[in-house]
Amino acid sequence: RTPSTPDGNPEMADAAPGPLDRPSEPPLIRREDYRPFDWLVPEIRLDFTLGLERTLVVATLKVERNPNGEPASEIRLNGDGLTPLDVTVDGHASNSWRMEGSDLLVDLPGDAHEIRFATEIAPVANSQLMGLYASNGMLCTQCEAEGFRRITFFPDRPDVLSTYTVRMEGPKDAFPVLLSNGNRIAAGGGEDGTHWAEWHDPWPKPSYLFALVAGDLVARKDRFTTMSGREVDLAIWVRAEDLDRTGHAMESLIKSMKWDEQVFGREYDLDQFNIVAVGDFNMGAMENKGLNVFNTKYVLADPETATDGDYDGIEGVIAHEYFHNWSGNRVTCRDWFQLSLKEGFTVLRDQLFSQDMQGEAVKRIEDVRLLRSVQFPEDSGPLAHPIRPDSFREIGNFYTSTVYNKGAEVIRMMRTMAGPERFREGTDLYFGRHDGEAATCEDFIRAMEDGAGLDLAQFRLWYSQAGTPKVEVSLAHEGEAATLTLRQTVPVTPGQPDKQPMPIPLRLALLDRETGRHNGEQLIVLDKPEQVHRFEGFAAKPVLSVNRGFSAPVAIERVIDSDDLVFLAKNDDDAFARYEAMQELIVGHLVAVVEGGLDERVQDAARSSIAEVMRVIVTDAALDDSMRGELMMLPGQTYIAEQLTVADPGAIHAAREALKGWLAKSLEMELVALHERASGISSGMDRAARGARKVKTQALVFLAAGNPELAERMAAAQYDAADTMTDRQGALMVLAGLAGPQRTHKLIDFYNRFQGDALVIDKWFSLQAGSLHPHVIEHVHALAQHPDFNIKNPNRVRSLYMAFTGTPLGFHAADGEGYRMIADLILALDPINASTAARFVPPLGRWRRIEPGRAALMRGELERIAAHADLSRDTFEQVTRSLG
Ligand code: 0A1
Ligand code: ZN
Repeated sequence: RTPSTPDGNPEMADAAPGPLDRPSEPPLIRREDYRPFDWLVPEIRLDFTLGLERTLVVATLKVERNPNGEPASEIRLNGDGLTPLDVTVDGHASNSWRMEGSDLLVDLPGDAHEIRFATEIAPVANSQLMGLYASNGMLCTQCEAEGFRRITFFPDRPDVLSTYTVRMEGPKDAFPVLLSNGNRIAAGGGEDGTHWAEWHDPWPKPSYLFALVAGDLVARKDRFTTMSGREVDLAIWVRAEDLDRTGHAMESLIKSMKWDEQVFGREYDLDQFNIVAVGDFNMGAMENKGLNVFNTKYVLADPETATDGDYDGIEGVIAHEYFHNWSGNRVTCRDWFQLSLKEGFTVLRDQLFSQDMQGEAVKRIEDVRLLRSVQFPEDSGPLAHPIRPDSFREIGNFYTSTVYNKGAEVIRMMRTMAGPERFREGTDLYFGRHDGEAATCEDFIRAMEDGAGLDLAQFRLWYSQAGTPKVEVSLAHEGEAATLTLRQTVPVTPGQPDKQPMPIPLRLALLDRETGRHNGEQLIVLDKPEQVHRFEGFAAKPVLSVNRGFSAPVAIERVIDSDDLVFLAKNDDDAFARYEAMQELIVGHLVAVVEGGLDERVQDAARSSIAEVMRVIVTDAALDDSMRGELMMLPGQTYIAEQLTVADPGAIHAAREALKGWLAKSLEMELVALHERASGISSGMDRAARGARKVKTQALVFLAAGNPELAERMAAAQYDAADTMTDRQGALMVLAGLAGPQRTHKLIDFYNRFQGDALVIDKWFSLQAGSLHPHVIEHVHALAQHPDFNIKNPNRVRSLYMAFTGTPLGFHAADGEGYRMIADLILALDPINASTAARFVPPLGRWRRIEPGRAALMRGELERIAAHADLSRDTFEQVTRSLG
């Protein structure tokens, strides 16, 4: 091996290539190259001397040779921007170490050693928010996926599991609360106003689950008794002024703990469970063992400042992170290619939980809407990847809707095929077999085969093939028989030119045209390119209801009369299928309008049938408002664009607005009556009140397109009368897209009312930046100069610019101004917070599916970004893949 020169010289670290002088493109890491690590690290001790400007970390690692690894004479410890200080091996100062890039390599002659070294970090200077950083005067960590290496040197990979003991010491006034994973085992006061605490986590874990928090925080506390009688102390830590907004989060946590016991048989395994809310966070939340760290957005709520949607988001994310304690922590991932093993499964678990809390049908519709508006475009674009990717340059780029949401759909299909009871046998077997291990997707599949009794040989293709399968469906009728023909194709995606047919479980029913009834639902698994099924005993042609409950994440293309869609939209007993028929009816019309060449009479006929169904939906007394609100929602801009090979965002927007206006004019009386009735329902958090709030704003959304003056008056009145953020935000959202004077009045009022409340001011930014107002670009330019805009805070950046990427008139302005603005943002943000910057690349990457004029402008912006030599790994990878 290369001699370790210059021996033990800390100067070496400075010579390592930094992000600014990257010698070549970042390496491609391949799933097939996985090898176990040569060493085990059964124990680690971390001693922190805390300070915002400077924190000293002393790490002590017990290491042993891994019997499953290669015999190695050195150990590679990953680091990122660190310099090792005072390296000792077995208690003696060591010269036998060297730096290779940013990694520390230490010579180890024997089979077991103790390595110790120190590192020094500067939390206030950490704008990436990965590793140990400062937020609002407190210290906190984010280690997934590769943040631990920014704190200390370590084999920073999920298959190296260690038992952690952590001691923190720091000034008591700045950091009165000191938290880490596991249980607090000792604490005390030092001299000169310092104090310390020691925590021990008995459960071996990978480094990405390590966490530390130090700050001036207060807690809402509660207790939970587990099914075997263990008492758990629960605490949600926030700044003192936020304490009275933590009730909903605590309720959600307790419900999650109970539900996971009842539905999955999973019990909590420590004496303490802590949640901390931070205002600067790259993602939603993080499942660190026993110490979940949350974006404040997913903790804080009261009716005045949080919408019903925010309440649901909190319930879902609290559950998600809590459920990771088993699906992610007790059973973790062998390598990052297996990310969907924990994420897809945990998303399914949180979806099932929310279905149980809020009602199955509405939750399912919301989940499918998200999948189609985010994951489907990802799957049909340059960044398409299987739920278990084959390679990456930066793992941060693979925390995607594909890995999370399509991953959940894939496991949901297993559940659909097995049924809930056998599915539970599969998950029990999985948890039992792999508890304490770093597992793979293949391990999960095998447990499902053995425990749930499924044959998943062909089903494994869902893990390796990218792209949304297309299923063509047609139903013929002759004599007494109906014949169903199903045909599947899986589209070509980057790097995957040839695809195999996959097993696609389709729940379907044949409805009697007279009665609207059917004699039972069937599950058909389409696993060949083409299949024909005959159904006897139908004197008249039935109406087919297919992919009920969205049983498979596919795009259905069916030959069906609009009369049959109208029939299904009015009568289908599967709520999702009813929603689906309505969407299909509308998408069919909008696509036809955008493609042009329709004569007026045909267009009017289509609009009339849509209006006819919409009238039923708006007025049907048997429908609850929550579902009515879903059924009223028009398909979104991106989902419509998905149906076209090449889309013109301006034309889609115009067609969609025209339909909205037309519907509003035909149903004005009904919409006003709906708004009036719903306004009479008391505020409160029950289902009826929440449903009423949903339809109120829906009614305004339509009216704004048909009768803007009336909508302006009604929205202003709704705003003034609002006693919940749901009503207030809904009204302001509608006003933000209108031109009248109330827009400015209410925007000013809203700002003054909530100035200083970061989460609400985020809403103020995003309502304006995401609006349909024709001058949205100028508004966003002005907001970027507002004193409350702060490029270092990810919530604020997302609230301004992510909202903007969805605007047809702003982001997709025909002169390219919107694209330029996002490219400028990416370049400005990349050196500050690379993982957040890279998340703005996918909207520009859609260029191949956009009309040629805009496509050239989008591509031009991607090329301008790519020309910068000092891009982060994150942005470099996303931009080069997008240019393809
Ligand atoms: N595991 C978390 C997601 C997460 C990933 C990376 C983060 O750091 C940038 C933070 C959170 C989850 O699924 O909730
Ligand atoms: Zn997760």
